[in-house]
Amino acid sequence: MSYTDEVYERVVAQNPNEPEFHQAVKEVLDSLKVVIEKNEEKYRSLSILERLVEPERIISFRVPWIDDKGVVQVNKGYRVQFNSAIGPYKGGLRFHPSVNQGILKFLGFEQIFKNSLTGLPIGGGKGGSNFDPKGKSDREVMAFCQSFMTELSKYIGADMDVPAGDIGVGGREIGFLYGQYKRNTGLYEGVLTGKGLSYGGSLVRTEATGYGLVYMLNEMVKANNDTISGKTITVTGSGNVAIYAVQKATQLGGKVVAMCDSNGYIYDPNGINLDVVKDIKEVKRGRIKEYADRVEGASYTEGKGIWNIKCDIYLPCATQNELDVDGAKVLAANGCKYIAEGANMPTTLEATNYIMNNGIIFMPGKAANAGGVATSALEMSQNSARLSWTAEEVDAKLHQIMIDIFQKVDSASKRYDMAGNYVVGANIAGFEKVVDAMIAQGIV
Ligand code: NDP
Ligand code: 2IT
Repeated sequence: MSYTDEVYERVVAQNPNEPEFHQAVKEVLDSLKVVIEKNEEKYRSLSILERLVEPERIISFRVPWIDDKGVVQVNKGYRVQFNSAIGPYKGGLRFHPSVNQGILKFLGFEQIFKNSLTGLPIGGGKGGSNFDPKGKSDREVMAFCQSFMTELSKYIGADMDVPAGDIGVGGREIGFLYGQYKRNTGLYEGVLTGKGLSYGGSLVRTEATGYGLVYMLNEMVKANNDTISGKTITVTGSGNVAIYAVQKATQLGGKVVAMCDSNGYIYDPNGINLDVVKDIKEVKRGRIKEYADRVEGASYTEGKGIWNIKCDIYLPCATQNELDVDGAKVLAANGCKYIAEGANMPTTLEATNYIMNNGIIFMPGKAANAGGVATSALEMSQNSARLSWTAEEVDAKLHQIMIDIFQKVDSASKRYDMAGNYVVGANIAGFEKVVDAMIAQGIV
């Protein structure tokens, strides 16, 4: 059996009930086969893959807080400190009822390669809680965040581990978390990114993941002598990543006709009016259904199935495994040409294979959504230097980082005679820097 298959089987055996983690590991190890085979003896002797798939540390803790009725609630809290070979652990915090250790391990594992691709000195980590911010008052969210950070603050620091936002964690939550970190430790330091502009945040961090995704898409279409302009686009989700992907895609002349949330999807043949979406989602914290009540000509469909809307470009920006092979078949049959993942692992393995075997150009999340964490690293740089760059400076750096990632991914795919296979390209290019640093640092 090949070394990569052996390690995959070991991961499945030793990490039961963590299917998303198995899925993320399988995709990476399958891509790495060609690299490992060239140097198998050396990698085996150093147990490189066994070390790569084992988190350096997982912190798991109790988060008690009091709700508005005076009832004591208890949630689970975690931080997965996966790999610090190339820099301090870096990655978001997710607050969603579906969060468990396996989900955070898959996200932390992906983050290692994504962060490496940015070219910036950040290791891989992820954390979060099964807390559901939906329907909670601001006071309840603050009480939860303060309790969560009281425990987490023992394990993080500006040069140790720097969390940020993810699903369910945006500006409001980062503010409450930062306040509590400062109160517990007495340190005013860049320990979180995605901070507000008045207390050390970076311009363009809010927009960065969505903008970066569309900068990447732009490189993909250019490489095919094509443009975003004039294309019909579907963006799934309606959160932070989705909203700013829609904004940039529209600026570049694309027409976004569909978005969704976990209840259902909207279709607007005239092109999404983003001001209405922002008001519903960013101001009122409402449901996407309200869009159809407010915008003439738009319709709402309850449930899944956004992939049934015909599009040239599909940008999944909601959550893991949101697109399965049946959805992928519909997209291909309707002539979809490009898919770039704004979310982390939104496409099942079977769907990814179908897409790539049926002529759709596909960019995996660890390359396509890296603009968010890259801009987080730019926020860390600004915090260390105690200065702030202009929006134009940050946006220009973000744009260049996405161009560089495309080139790294493209050239790695060509080096291994798999031109256009950006899954293999991203995994190999991300792995090379991390493995080099791991070998240099000895058995740790
Ligand atoms: P948000 O919480 O802002 O938005 C999440 C969106 O996805 C919401 O519209 C939510 O709908 C929807 N969603 C969640 N679960 C489901 C589901 N099961 N089915 C359909 N829709 C669902 O999170 P972000 O925009 O920050 O994150 C979106 C994705 O992007 C995640 O995969 C995240 O890991 C990834 N990502 C985020 C980055 C960032 O900087 N924020 C960076 C890189 C990747 P609802 O409100 O109904 O739950
Ligand atoms: O998945 C991701 O890359 C993020 N949620 C952003 C992480 C970060 O540290 O900015």
